[in-house]
Amino acid sequence: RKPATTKANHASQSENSYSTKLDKKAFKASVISHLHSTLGTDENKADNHAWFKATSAAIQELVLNRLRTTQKTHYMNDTRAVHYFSAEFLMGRLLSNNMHNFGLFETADAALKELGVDISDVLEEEPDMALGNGGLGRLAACFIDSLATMELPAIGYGIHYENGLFRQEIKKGAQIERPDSWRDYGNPWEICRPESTQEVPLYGYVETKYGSNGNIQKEWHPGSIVKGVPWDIPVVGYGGNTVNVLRLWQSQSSSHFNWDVFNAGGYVDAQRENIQAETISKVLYPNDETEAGKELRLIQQYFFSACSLKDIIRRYKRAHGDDWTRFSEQVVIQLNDTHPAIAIPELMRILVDRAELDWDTAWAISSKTFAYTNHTLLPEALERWPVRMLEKILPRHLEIIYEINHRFMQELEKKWPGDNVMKAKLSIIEESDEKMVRMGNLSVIGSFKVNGVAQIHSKLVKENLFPEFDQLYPNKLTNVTNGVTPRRWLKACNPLLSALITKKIGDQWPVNLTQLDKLSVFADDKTFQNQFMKVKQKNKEALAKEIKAITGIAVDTKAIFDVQIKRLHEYKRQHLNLLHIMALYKRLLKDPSYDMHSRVFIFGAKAAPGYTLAKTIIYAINKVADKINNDKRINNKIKVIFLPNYRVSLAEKMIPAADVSQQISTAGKEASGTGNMKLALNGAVTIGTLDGANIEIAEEVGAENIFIFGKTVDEVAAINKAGYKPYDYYYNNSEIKALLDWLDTDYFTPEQPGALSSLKRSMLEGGDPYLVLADFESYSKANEALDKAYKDKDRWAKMAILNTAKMGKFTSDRSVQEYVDRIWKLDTCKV
Ligand code: GLG
Repeated sequence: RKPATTKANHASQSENSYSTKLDKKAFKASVISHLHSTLGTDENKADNHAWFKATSAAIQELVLNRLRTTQKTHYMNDTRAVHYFSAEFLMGRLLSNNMHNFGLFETADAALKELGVDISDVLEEEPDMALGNGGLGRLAACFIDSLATMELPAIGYGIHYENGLFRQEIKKGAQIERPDSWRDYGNPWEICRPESTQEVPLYGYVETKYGSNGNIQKEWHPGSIVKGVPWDIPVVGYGGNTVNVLRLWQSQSSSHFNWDVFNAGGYVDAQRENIQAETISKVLYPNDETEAGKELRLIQQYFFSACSLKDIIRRYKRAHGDDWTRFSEQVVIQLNDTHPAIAIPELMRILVDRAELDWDTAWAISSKTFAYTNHTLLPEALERWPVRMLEKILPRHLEIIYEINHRFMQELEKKWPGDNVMKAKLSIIEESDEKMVRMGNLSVIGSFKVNGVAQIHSKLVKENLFPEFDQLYPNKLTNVTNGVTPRRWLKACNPLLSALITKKIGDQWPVNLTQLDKLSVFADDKTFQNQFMKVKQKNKEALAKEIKAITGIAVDTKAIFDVQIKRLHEYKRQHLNLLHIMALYKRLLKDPSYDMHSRVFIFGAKAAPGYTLAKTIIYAINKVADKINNDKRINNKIKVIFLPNYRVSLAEKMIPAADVSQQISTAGKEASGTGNMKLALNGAVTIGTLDGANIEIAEEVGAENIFIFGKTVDEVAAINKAGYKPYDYYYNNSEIKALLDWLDTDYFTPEQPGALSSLKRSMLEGGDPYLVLADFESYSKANEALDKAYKDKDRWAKMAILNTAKMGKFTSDRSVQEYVDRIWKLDTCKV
């Protein structure tokens, strides 16, 4: 096939390229007609939810039209396509985005206004599609947006969770988890496709027999079969030309049942093992790391991987019949983390057992089909499955994994004869007390490319995580730095700033983000500075209203809005932020004239329900907040706000209003981060460590426009090697000591003395694994520098403008283009 060198240029989509056909009048008519005949209500009775449904239906009509055209075009061209396998897609809301991408937002706004309806009330009715935990899931959502925008043939495959990530409530300062039921009142975007239902086998045993060619063949006799029913969510590209699909599988019990597993009176036992089919897609695991040893989790992974592969093969066979030789030319599968790695042995099973290809032929196809993205180095997050569990659930896959491993060991023997240490290290099977299957190793061995998600992360993947693999396969490991879609994360969420930018540099920046750099020349321009900061001020006022509505707390919009929004994890160090807030508070109590600009610290974070210390940190933030927010002595200099239920739609309100972006992970721990990009894009200035994509953000904006602090990756490694002693910091820094001891008193939790002691302990007896104490002083100094910079209005305005101007690199269009050029080798397909 010809190499795909064509740049996936965007069609020159401006706001209006495709669908201005629908003017205000026509749009109004369409909404009303849907109100009548889709919703069965009318203008006088309709509430906001009905308006939301009717408006969505009006948009969906256009969406489905383009979807049909797109699918026809892709089919006719028989294009190579990328299949993005991800256990998570954190989509958020779709209505505003779809309207923006069709260039219809203003039209809809005006039409609804004439109907006496406020568009923002309508948008608020849409529940978030929270089918993901955090960065990994949101990245997948940004990528499918870019793929559609860039008119690339692509399909996202995932799980149609009945319950997405839990809804967080805060009761007396503590996190409570409530189920998220995003489909209670239906979802206007999804389309069920029962005609594409797939069956997925589970459990059972493997029979060895002779195949049609006289060779030994394996046949898996499953113990049960579940159905996978696909739901399609259309993904509208900017400009509305291409509409791709996100296909999510819902599990259902199957009427078929393989009864031969129930011989010898094992009915009851076998029944117990046969988990309820419906539970497979019931709920998203709420951990952003791995869920160790959870059988249902492995079944979820296999379920969606197997359904998706069957779907791909059905489509391939329609065009190519039984000729497998072109499979890897037509199909590339991107594994978003190791969650779908079981797809590798599944494809081998289909090729060897079902299609009866010989192993080498099958392996040549399979290993040219898969590519794998690694998102983390945290050892606890690298997936391993007990061999015994695989043997029970997927007996044939375990055999195939053994065979892959056996051949791989032979390859190693050739490269490093007699080196058994190496073999033990690289083996897919970990020979521990409980034998384990290492999904990371399987993914590297079974993929033609492996990428990390930011330069530093990919370097650490090569040097620390998989150094031997890098020696063995010199060109396999690579980097693709993450990105975010500027359509959602600037155009749609920050209309005021978007309008200002468009006025200044034209309307192509949403598809060509490096054009933002044209704003740089205005960084010193007083008029532009004023305009830019006025927008920021308006956004802060809007967020202040939201804060008041949610928490009842009034915040001063002239204060610095300082934002830390991300999952709660020790490595992200929300507790470092908290300790510093306590330090400021203490300084103010000691010296009321302590010179600091007033500051509102705003947090949003969910903790995994089983992560006790993370929940304690949330509790601590809320308890410290109670105290500080009500302490008249400090004159409102500090406010601490914890906004419950952080999610995509809340992020869209917080990010445009942020002055400061907290990106303070321990160096080497945050693979990339993507919130850092979104915040800087909206003119927030970062205070951060040299970790993940912060490093590349610093390169882009320049050292004067970011506050970098803390130990570097190398310094962290050196400290750990020498033996880190948090007590040294405790005894040598009186402020640190006072702060930690404060946690041990009942000052913040009078009704529950000792409730925060475990937080102190984690940083002393617990060894402070994320070096909070080691970085505290440097963090405190960086905060002082930041405070000083903010007081200089012109300087701050310039910094904020340059942060927006220099974010061009971090569009997900650039990330996707790199995947296309270096991994996927796709051609655009203009629809
Ligand atoms: C990971 C990492 C983040 C990264 C994201 C997307 O922790 O640093 O930005 O994936 O690659 N588990 C995650 O969310």
